[in-house]
Amino acid sequence: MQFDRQKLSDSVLKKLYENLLLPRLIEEKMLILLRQNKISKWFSGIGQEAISVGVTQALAPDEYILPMHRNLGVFTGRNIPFHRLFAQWQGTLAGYTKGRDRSFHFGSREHHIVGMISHLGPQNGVADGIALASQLRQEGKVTVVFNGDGGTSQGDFHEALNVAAVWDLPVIFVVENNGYGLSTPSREQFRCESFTDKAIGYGMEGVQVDGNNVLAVYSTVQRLAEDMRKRPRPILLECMTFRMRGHEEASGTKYVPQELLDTWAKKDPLENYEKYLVQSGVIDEGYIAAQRKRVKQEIEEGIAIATQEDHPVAQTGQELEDVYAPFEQVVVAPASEKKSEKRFIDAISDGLRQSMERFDNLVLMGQDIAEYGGVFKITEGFVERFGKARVRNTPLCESAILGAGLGLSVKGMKSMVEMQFADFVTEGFNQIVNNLAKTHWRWGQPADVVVRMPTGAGTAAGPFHSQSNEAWFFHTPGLKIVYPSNPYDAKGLLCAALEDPNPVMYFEHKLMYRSLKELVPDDYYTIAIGEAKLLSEGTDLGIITYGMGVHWAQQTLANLPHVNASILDLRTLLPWDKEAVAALVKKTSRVIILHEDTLTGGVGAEISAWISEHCFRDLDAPVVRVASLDTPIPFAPTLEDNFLPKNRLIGAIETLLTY
Ligand SMILES: Cc1ncc(C[n+]2csc(CCOP(=O)(O)OP(=O)(O)O)c2C)c(N)n1
Repeated sequence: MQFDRQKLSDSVLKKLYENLLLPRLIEEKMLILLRQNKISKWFSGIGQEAISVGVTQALAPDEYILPMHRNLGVFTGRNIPFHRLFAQWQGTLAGYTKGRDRSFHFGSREHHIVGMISHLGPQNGVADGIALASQLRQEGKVTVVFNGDGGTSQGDFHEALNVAAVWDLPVIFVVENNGYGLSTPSREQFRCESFTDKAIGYGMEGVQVDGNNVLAVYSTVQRLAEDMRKRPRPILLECMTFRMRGHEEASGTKYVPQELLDTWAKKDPLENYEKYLVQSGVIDEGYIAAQRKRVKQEIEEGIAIATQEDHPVAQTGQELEDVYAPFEQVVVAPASEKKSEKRFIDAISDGLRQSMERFDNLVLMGQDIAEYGGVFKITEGFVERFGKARVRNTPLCESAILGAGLGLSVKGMKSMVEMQFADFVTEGFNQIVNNLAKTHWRWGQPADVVVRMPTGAGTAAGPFHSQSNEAWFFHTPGLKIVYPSNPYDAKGLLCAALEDPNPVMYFEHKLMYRSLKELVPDDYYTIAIGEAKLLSEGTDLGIITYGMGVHWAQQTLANLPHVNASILDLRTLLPWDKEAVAALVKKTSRVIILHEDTLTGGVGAEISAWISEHCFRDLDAPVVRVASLDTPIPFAPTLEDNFLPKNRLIGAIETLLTY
C-alpha cells in the first residue's frame, strides 16, 4: 500500500494513527464480550476503519456527520466518552437514548452526529437538510453522510443525491464499497463499474479513493471539503474497501471466497499504516506499545463504568411524555378585531404567509410551490415576498424532502413540506413514521416539520387523488394530526402547527378550498391543538366527526328538524380530545362517529373502543360508526357517491334514535 504524506506534519500522522487504534481496539474488546454473551448484536467495521477515521479527522468538529453501522471511528473521532458509548450499547441510562434504541442508532448534537435509523438510506435526505440549513445561513460548512454499497440501491439514496445536486448542497456522500450487502455480492446489487460513474448521472463530481489508506481518505476529504466550503456542491466519494467479518457477528462469512479475505487481509488499514509510520521514523515500537496500552486501559475504564450503570427502570409516564418534544402552547389571539371574508384556501395561505413573517427560520418545500404557487395556488406570490431560498420548488420526490425537513430541525430550523396530494405521502411514509415521529423519543431531537396534506374526495379524482389516509398516521406515536373543517380553524390550526416543534400532519380538504368562506381574522392567531369544538348542542344524539364529516352532519341534520343533535368537530385527531368526547357521550347517551376515511381500523374504531371502555355507563345504545366503504376510492361520481358515507348517515341517525 502506497502512503503519500504530502505536507502532513508528524503530529497529524500520529493523530490519525491514534484514531485508527480506537475503533480497532474497542472492536477487539467487543468481540470478546460478545463471545462471553455480555453484549448482543455487533456489526464489525474491522478493515474499514480508515474511512470513518480519515473522514472525521478531515472535518471541522462542528460539521455534521451521519454515520452508518460500521462507522465506530466517527463516534470515537468525535470524542464521545467511552463509558457513554458502551452504556449506549448496553441499553443503560448513561447512553444516548435512555435505553430506547440500540447500537449506533443515536445522535448527539453536542458531537454533531446524527445516527442512523435501521432503514439506512433515509440518512441521505437528512444530510441534505443539514447542508441546506448551513447553506441558507452561509456557514461555509460541509455535511458528510455514509452509505454502504448495498444501501445505494435504495430510492432514498437516489432522491437525496438528486436533490443535493439540484440545490448545490455541500454534502459528501460517502459510499463504502466493501463488496457485500449482507450476503449479496456487488454483482447482484448494481451494474455500474464504479460509483463515480453514477455521480456523472447526478451531475456531480465523483471521486474514488483507496478506503484502506487513511492518508488517502484524509487528504482527499480535506481537499474536497475545503473547496466545497467555498463553492458549495455535493460530491460522491467512493471508498474501496472490504468487509472482513460477517454482516453481523452471528452470520459469519461462509459465502465470502477465502481468496478475497486473504487478499484484503494484506491491505489491513491499521497494520499497513503502522508499518509505514515505523518505516518513516514517525513512530517506533515503544510508541505503539504505549498507545495500545493507553487505549486498552481507557477501554477497560469505560467498560467498568458502563457495566455499573443501571438498566432503566421503566416509568410509563416518562416513556409517554418523551414521545413529544416539550411544548406548552400559548394560544395567540388576533391583535385586532379586523376580519375579512376568506375562502378555506385563502385562510391556509394567510396562515402560511404570516407564519413565514413570524418565523424567519421557516422554510417551505414542495413540488411546484415557488413561482407556480403550488397546484392549488396556496403559495402564490410567496416567492416575490420571501424569496426562493425559503420557498423552495423541490424535485419530484417526497422522501428526501421530508428527510431534509428533519435535517433542518437538527439545525434549529422549521419547515413546511407540501404534499402535492395527500395520496403521494406514501413515497415519504418511512421518513414520517420512522424518522420524524421517533427522533425525539429516541435521542431528544425534535422534528419541527409540518406536512401539509391536500386530502379527500368529492372531485371524482379516483383512487390516487382522493384518498383519506389520516388513519395511517393516527397509529404512529410521535406525530400530531390536525384536520380543520372551516376557514377559521384552518388558519389558526396551521399557525399553531407551525409553532409546535413536533411533526404535525396538517390535513386540508380539497373540496373545501374554494367552496367554503367566512369572516376570518386578518391578524395572526392560533387555536389550541388537541381541543375539539362543539358546534351544536342537542341531547338526542351526538355526532363526533371532523373534516368533511362536519358538513355532512350539518346538512343531514338540517333535513331532520325533529332531531336535536350535538355535533362535535374533533379538529385535532392526534392527540384527540377525550374530555370533549366523554362530555358528549354523557350529554347525549347515543353517539355516531362519522368520517370520510374507510371504516376498518379508522379513527372511529379507536374512538368507539375508547368510549366503550370509558363511557359505557353513559351509553343508551351501541356506538355507531359511519364511514366510507372498505374499498379503494372509485372514480365515477356515482360510485364515489356510493363509496362516501354521507348518504348513509341519515339511516344511521334514524336507527340509533329508535334503538
Ligand atoms: C430498508 C432496509 N432493508 C433491509 C435492511 C437489512 N439490512 C441491514 S444492513 C443490510 C446490508 C447493507 O449493505 P451495505 O449498504 O452494503 O452496507 P454494509 O453492511 O456492507 O456496510 C441489510 C440488507 C435494512 N436494515 N433496512
